Amino acid sequence: MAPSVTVKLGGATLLAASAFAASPSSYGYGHNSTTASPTPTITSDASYSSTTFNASAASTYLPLTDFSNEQLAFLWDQVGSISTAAIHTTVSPTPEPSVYPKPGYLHPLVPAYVSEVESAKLPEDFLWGVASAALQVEGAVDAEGKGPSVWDFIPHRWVNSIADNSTADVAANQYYLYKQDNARLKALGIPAYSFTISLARVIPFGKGPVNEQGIAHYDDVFANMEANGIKSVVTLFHWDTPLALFNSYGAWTSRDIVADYVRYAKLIIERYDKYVTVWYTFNEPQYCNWRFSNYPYGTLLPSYNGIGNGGLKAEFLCGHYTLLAHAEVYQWYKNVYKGTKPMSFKNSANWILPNSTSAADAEAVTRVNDFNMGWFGGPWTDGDYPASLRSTLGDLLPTFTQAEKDMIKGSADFYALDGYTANVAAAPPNGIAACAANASDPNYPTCALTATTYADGFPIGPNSDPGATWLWSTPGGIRPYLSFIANKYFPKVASKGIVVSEFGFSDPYESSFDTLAQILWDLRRADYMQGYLDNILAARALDGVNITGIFAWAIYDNFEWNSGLSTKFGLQYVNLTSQERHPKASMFQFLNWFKLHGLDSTATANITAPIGHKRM
Ligand code: PNW
Repeated sequence: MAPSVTVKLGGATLLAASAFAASPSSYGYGHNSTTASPTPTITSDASYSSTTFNASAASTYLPLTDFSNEQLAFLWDQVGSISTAAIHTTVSPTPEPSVYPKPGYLHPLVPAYVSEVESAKLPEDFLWGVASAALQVEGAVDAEGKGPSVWDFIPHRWVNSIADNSTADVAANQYYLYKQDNARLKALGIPAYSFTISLARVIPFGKGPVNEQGIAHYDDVFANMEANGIKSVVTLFHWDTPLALFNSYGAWTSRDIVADYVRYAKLIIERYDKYVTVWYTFNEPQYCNWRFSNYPYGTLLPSYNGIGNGGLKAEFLCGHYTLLAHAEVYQWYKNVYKGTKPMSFKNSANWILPNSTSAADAEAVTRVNDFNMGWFGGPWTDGDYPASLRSTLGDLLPTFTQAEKDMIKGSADFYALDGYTANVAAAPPNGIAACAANASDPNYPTCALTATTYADGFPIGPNSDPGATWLWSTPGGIRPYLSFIANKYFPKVASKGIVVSEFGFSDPYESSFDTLAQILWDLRRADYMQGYLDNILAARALDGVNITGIFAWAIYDNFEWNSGLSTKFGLQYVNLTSQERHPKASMFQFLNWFKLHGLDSTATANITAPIGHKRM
């Protein structure tokens, strides 16, 4: 990152230490001093230049203009040696079995949770399916011209950042196995797949040329989805920021990201809109964009934009540019491109209960909601941040111009909730006001304590894997939460619709099981599925919330970010050696539920019950 400053005077190149020391702020890129003193002379040979180097005076902007093969190879060297899967060409699908091994009557599927909705039906156009994200399932991370993302870099170069020291190099190898995966979705009768496009596969440096092989790959993915009759629900960005954009300007902490993201989004939308049922611009900007406290700023990557090692300034700048990037794409899509598909972004947020009946705990609940949902609530409100964020964060929270607010306001067609779990919130012991007024308070800026136990110490539900300590099975929370979003928090969204765009569970210690037999009857995940689905349906059928879609996380086991490959979220098990996929009991729980409640005939395929099975 050190800039080299060359001082030339009358054709001779001279050292000018005293002039440099006098104006260190002028050492960034594009700044050459012209007032240097001509002494002392190091050499009379004009082929030499000399300078005073000072890495700490570098600006954090490295121009990104070299899009050569050499530069791409250099980026991959920055990541390190990549593992290649045994299967590394696109595989033609073999016929799916006519029926899959499934739970029998000796342990039936989990019974209904909400008896009032046992006969409730979903409309024919109800959108449902399973979900994934490119980085977590594709593998083939350096294949066919793809550039590295920061999530290729982190597992390789940040020691112990991934719980099991795994990488996403191979993961479930979807890059080569998508035809079989799509055949599986079709055979199971799953009508839609929510997946994401890898920006660095399409534009390896994040800016500059488009990668022909990356485009050819996604061309084929979309064509194959269509050939199988599976609807494509597409997220444009799920945290896999091109590493080159970090190297250049720090990615999401620089306004430059907006133009680069918008350029990418337009490319993908123009090419694939005809295939797509729903567009999401961003996955869960709440972890903006995974995640400033975890980025290797200032340790493995330069400390960009004066921000240091992540922290609040980075987080809220990232949120700001994310909202601008989202809104610009939305307005272009609707008003210029004249797109007709629904577009939104996916929110990570959970039902928050107060720890007590006190006013302070009620305020703690409101603050947790404001700092999660409200932070990205501009599209549902007046285009701006909640007042509680503004008054607490002050200058840490960037401001929108009126034109930007107008652009953001209304820039989403429905609310998408990734709602996995619940939390109990309490005011901190020193009080919310004192905390909110003190930026060095340990609970600043939310100034609310959250827990996964009730006030009496009992857990809010069954725990999940130690790799997902945030996740507890709390099906009773999703129903009131959906009503709360629709009726209280974002009432304008209610008429447009709410999609539960992700929910899912990680059974404890699943990765420690040695046999397929132990893995396949995933009771907690099956129970979670039934409980959540029933409660989501109750919100729709009994409480009148306009739920228009449901997607389960995940299509199969995958790379769970900092928790690596050993925290499992799949409705299908993936044998990481053979890459075979096996539906778990939870998959049949999920399919059976849609068989009972859906009108879509495709949902009935392949789930005929063994004799005596009550719920199939
Ligand atoms: C989602 N929480 O992240 C992501 O979209 C997926 O990529 C991820 O694999 C999946 O959930 C499971 O973790 C979340 O703290 C991360 O409530 C954290 C939370 C929720 C969702």
